[in-house]
Amino acid sequence: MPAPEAPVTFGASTHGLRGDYRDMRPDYTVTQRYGAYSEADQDRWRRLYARQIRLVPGRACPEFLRVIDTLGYEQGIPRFDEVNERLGRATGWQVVAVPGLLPEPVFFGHLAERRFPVTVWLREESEFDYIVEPDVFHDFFGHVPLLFDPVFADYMQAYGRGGQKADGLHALEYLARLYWYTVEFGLVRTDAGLRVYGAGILSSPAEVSYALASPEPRRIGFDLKRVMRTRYKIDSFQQTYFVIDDFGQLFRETAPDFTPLYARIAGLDPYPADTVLPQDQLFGPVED
Ligand code: HBI
Ligand code: FE
Repeated sequence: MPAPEAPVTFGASTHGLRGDYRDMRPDYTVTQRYGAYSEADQDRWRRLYARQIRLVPGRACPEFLRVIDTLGYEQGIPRFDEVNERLGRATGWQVVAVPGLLPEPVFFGHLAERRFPVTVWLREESEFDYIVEPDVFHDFFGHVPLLFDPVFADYMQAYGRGGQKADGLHALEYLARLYWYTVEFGLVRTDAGLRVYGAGILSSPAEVSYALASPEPRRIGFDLKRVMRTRYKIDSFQQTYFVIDDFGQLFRETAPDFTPLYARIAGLDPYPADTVLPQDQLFGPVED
């Protein structure tokens, strides 16, 4: 197969992508070759998991905590087949193995069909604390648990369908910001206080407490149009987090056709990532 075009992703870094895109199928999926993971990989996975699972109680949202320790992640890198058996029964979602970041239209196509693309490879030892691209740990630890929640699962599919549509409307940038500030870096209010549901935070050893407890970042009540206009940083902690009331709000607010919204935003300047507007609903840091 000829080398595919380099995936175009908004906000992605300029360094080359890590994955091996040679042996994939036309839909960018590959087969997980479980025997190809080394014992060092398995050991690194177990250490990543052990570190992160200690950090999430009292910080991750209940929907995440309900499933994270039922998935057998402590044993080693998960097998796609085994996760799929349980995930399929819960919400009809499946994970598919991919070489890494996908071009947006391909990524959206999978989500629209209730398939979540999970990167097959694991980060190197030198990236133990921080990695720019998604790897198998980020995807399985951060994203997969929430796909067990029926409301969040439906939001992800609706997002994929919206993405397919936005492509033709030149609005991918707006949808990328929505994804970033919800699926990757979202916070949610609960009766017990603010909690994390964004996968980028949940899989990060340092940001999981920073996002909730640091006095530095802004925490702003979710406002769809505001989110779509807000730039983001990909190589540092976030300067702003958006806070939803619950997953139902996410699904409801993103259910309507975005076409008129895109038209209204199109002429407007984006906000820098650290903007605070007079109408923003601000949340203070929580005690760590
Ligand atoms: N591909 N594998 C993978 N994982 C992602 O999270 C991902 C992607 N391609 C595009 C993308 N995310 C973002 O640009 C979002 O805007 C969807
Ligand atoms: Fe991610």
